[in-house]
Amino acid sequence: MSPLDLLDVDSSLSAEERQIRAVVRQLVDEQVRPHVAGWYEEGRVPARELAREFGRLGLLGMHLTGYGCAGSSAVAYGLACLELEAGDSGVRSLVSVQGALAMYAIWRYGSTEQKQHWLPAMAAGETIGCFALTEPDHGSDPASMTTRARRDGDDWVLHGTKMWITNATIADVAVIWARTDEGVRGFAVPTSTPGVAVREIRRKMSLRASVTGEISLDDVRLPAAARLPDAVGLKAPLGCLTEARHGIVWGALGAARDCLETTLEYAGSRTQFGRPLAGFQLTQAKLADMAVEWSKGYLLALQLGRLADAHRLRPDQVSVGKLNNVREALAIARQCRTILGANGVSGEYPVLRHANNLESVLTYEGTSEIHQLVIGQRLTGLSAFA
Ligand code: TGC
Ligand code: FAD
Repeated sequence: MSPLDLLDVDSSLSAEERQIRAVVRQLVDEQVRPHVAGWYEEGRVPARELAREFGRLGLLGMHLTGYGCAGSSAVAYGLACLELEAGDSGVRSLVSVQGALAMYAIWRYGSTEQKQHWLPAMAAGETIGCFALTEPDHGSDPASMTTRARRDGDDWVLHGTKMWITNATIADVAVIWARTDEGVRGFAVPTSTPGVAVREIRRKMSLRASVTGEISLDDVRLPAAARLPDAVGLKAPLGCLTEARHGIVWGALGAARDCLETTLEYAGSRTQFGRPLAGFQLTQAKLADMAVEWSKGYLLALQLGRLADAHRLRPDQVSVGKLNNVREALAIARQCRTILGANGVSGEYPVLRHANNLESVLTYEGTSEIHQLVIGQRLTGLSAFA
């Protein structure tokens, strides 16, 4: 049992869930951990190679059924996210965007032909997807999006710009959300289509082991078959966000766990004033508070996962998890950084890398303020957005 699991939450996991966790942990230990500090420093990640490896293990769209997807439980998917993010948030993002956003959109709203065409190759990691909702001027408020899709005969013509899109420059297919005369609709757009241009966003100080880009759509002409037929209205992309946010509830715990494990080891071996840092009461207070928050977050994630497996998970419940677990993970990463002293700012240790990554995780998939307002709406019955 991990010393961090103060409440023995692990004992609530099934043998299969533990097995999946062990497999992903081993993969991260072997294929991510030895390299990720270098990827982060260089601002690059071998996303295609990783995607194939993740596909081989069935991690892409793993909670979906059919079309080459593993059909595992929501809890197993969450545990996989936790282990991946213990490596790096960017690596978890690769899997989230592929499985919970791009694949989920096609799986949930696509035609049988679209599913057959895209999903098996995406599950195998041979085809990479991205999910383009955010625009330069519309992030928290996607209802105001200005990307347009207009009909021209049987075709659709898309025009606009999407910004901050994970996997944009390596994607083979982009799930693009656009406004039509009938409301928001979704399109599966091959990125080789004329009029699609991608640009990488460089000089990020966070999520550096993740590809982020801008997608310009200059009168991109698509056949009618490119539209996701069952995606009707803004609730379609928001439904995908619920899937991805659930993974983040778990993933953030992984980044926090890696920080805590690193810090426990460091504090046990680093001596000042003739005794290990771990022996100081102030250090123990920090460690205790962080482990308590981590354990509460783990319980919260498991409860949400069990609700998801019972098909009873509401979006506002996911907001509780996203708000709490990312906020607490970031607080834990920053506090761990203090215990490592100067070494805490070094890339030799993962702590500041995780903290910097969690700044992005705090913002994407709904900022903390947006999740507070979702919960506020649930409590009061009043929308602060309208
Ligand atoms: P609102 O009127 O509240 O809702 C419109 C319709 O959608 C339904 N709905 C949801 N359905 C499923 N899941 C959710 N999370 C939902 N939230 C709302 C709602 O019931 C309604 O349905 P209906 O039948 O009445 O039409 O819409 P609003 O315009 O007031 O906005 C609500 C708000 C602010 C919560 C929403 O716009 C929002 O969540 N904004 C944040 C945007 C965001 O999170 N963007 C993320 C982009 S993707 C990304 O960041 C990927 S990062 C990489 C990674 O994941 O690793
Ligand atoms: P804004 O919406 O401009 O918000 C700025 C600040 O104002 C925030 O603090 C916010 O909480 C606050 N604010 C906004 N509205 C309110 C309000 N009503 N009340 C109180 N406060 C408010 N998007 C995609 O579509 N696909 C992706 O793959 C993707 N990947 C990303 C990867 C990275 C590394 C990052 C950083 C972002 C990514 N995003 C992606 C975009 C992300 O979803 C947005 O950044 C996020 O939704 C917030 O939008 P914004 O940055 O425009 O901030």
